[in-house]
Amino acid sequence: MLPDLFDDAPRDLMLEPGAVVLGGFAAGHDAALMDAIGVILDAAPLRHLVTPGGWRMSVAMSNCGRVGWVSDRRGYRYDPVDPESSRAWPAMPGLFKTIAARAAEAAGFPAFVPDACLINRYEPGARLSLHQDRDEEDREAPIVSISLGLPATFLWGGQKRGDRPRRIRLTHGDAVVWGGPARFAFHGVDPVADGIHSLTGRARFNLTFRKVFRS
Ligand code: MD3
Ligand code: FE
Repeated sequence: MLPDLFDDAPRDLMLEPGAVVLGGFAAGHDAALMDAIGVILDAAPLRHLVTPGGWRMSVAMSNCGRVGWVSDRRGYRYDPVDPESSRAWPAMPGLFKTIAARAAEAAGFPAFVPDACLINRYEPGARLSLHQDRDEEDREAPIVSISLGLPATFLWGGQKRGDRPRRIRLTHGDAVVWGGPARFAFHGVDPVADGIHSLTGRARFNLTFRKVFRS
């Protein structure tokens, strides 16, 4: 049964309207998710992208789905082709679509059909500085994230870069849904602390499901 979002379940949390943490939502599917990630990464290996300003990102990334998010000296964009292989990104597994849709529905966004999934791998010390996700054409759809492996401290800023961020612990299996007024908030991830997780080893994985195209 889905957890009631508005009960006192300690690990579900409404950050603000549209932004909901679903504690442990994907934990029961963790091994299947990691197996599917392994298959994707065999075809589209993790890589450290370079920002338009020339900085190598500490997070290693890959994608599955109709398009993938990439960055290089020319800018950020969604690309139907993996620039490393010149081939299409691997298809999004059915399990990914199902879990993302269920999490979105639990947070009040029915009929979420993601067309892209960014796979982030954080080794100890890797971080993501405060940013907004605004390369998607569909501005109404939420973004769903699933965290696996080592814990991380998520930075939840406001609508302005200068707003002081809240810090939220995200642990293995947590799903977070960001939609409505929360969709364009600034956010980031503090450097991941060293540790070993029984399923992922010395790493945190994060899947972010996006709807890039309006349908
Ligand atoms: C809030 N990833 O890939 S997931 C990203 O943990 C990204 O890897 C982080 O930020 C990670 O772009 C955070 C949570 C998240 C993702 C997208 C959002 C929060 C968001 C979009 C809008 C607002
Ligand atoms: Fe983001």
